[in-house]
Amino acid sequence: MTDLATIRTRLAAIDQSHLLNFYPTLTAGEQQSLVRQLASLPLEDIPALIDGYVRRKPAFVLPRDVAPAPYYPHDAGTGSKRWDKAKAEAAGEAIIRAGQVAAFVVAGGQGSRLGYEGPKGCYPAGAVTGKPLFQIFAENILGIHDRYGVWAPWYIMTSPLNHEATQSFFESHKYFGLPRDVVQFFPQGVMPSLDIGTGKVLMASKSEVATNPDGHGGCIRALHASGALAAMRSRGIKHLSYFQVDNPTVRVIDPVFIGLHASAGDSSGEMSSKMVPKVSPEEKVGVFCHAGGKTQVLEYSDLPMELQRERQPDGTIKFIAGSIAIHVMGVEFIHRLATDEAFGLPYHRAEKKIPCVDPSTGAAITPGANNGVKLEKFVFDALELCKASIVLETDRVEEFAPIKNATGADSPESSRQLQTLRAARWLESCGVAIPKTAGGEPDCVLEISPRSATSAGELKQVKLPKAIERGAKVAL
Ligand code: UD2
Repeated sequence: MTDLATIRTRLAAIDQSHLLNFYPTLTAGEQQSLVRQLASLPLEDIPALIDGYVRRKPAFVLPRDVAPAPYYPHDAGTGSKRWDKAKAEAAGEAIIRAGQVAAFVVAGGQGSRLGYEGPKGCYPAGAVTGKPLFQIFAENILGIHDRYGVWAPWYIMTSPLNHEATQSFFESHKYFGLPRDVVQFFPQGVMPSLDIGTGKVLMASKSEVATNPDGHGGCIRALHASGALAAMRSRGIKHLSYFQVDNPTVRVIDPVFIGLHASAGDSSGEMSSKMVPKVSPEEKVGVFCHAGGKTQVLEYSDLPMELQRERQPDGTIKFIAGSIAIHVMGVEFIHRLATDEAFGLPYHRAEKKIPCVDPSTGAAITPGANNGVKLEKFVFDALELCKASIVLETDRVEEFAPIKNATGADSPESSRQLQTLRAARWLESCGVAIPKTAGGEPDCVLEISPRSATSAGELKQVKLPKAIERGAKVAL
């Protein structure tokens, strides 16, 4: 029931009646939209969330048997988990050819750190061309079609805050050459943002509750609620290739990873992950650990620093496996979780500055310090729900050049350098001469479209120059 009287009663029961303070002063349209918004929120859950996440900060308990997660090494012939890369690749290619893989990008985040207005996927990321992130991913899918003769559907999770802007970006760019029905958008859910002191739900304006996307972990429910999961199951999609919107060098669909996920003896085929070795103990990424017989990601802020600084006898970091948020997820695994009444990933608390209005006067507040708590779910918490889950090491230069910050690490500049470094490596392996600085860095800017190649091996099929000129900007 979405009538005003019902909402009023429900709000009174959870001590959040202030959300209707301005109702009598609103236009009829605003009144309707406020009641509709309130009815769509999980109101009855709010008191327990305030108790668990605002009044108290949830305590992190380190599992007693925490150990580094085992992983398949990048160089398949080394380490304790040797594996056959060619076999995994062949298995993955067969799965792709059979039309059983869909690409899945989580693009519902707010991207506030980069300071970019608009959906992050629209950000110009190509080192030479300035192509938007979404176009780079689209070219991956076009490349898969060129190589395997199938259209892998591409699911894009937006949030209510950027859904329309994302769709119109694709419309205005003619879906970057993809058939329209290859691309499927669906919005994730939102959570009300809570006052850091009182737990009262914040108001974005007199007629709107302040909300935030419910985290990338919200994708499990959203895939189900939107009908995307049912559509995948009915068309025979078995594996979702999951990635984040901020990484232009991701292999959107990687046959080796998909093959290993689907065929390794110790994989349940439910959810697998890629990792890169951490560059330093202090690097701020989640870490793959093993505890209670399960693979899990522990946040860098939770894993005690003395453990993160521990070294192996050979000097390497013990808890080395940094998460780059690339996974393959089994469609049946997502279905099992999403249709289980008792299922719910845990929330994580983030303290933020949230612009809002004073609930008694309606005056706008632009906070100078954190005034709100956002509650988010993280997709990697689903790893613990797998019967077994594997981790594959990859090379940072090969597939991790994220754009998160305006400057410094993980910035547009560092991403351009990494894109160039990778392209230089691939070109050199094909015999192309690359100009170098005195420090040995490529003295040029390079970009290789994933439609041309997604690996050094694929680049061998492309017509290449003999050499790159010093200072040149070259896109292939
Ligand atoms: C994430 C991981 C970090 C590391 C890093 C690698 C978490 C908490 N941390 O850090 O351990 O793996 O990535 O790049 O995940 N998103 C949504 N909806 C939301 C929130 C986020 O779709 O409600 C998307 C967002 O659009 C982006 C991705 O999730 O594609 C990552 O979001 P983030 O920027 O919050 O995560 P980050 O970079 O802090």
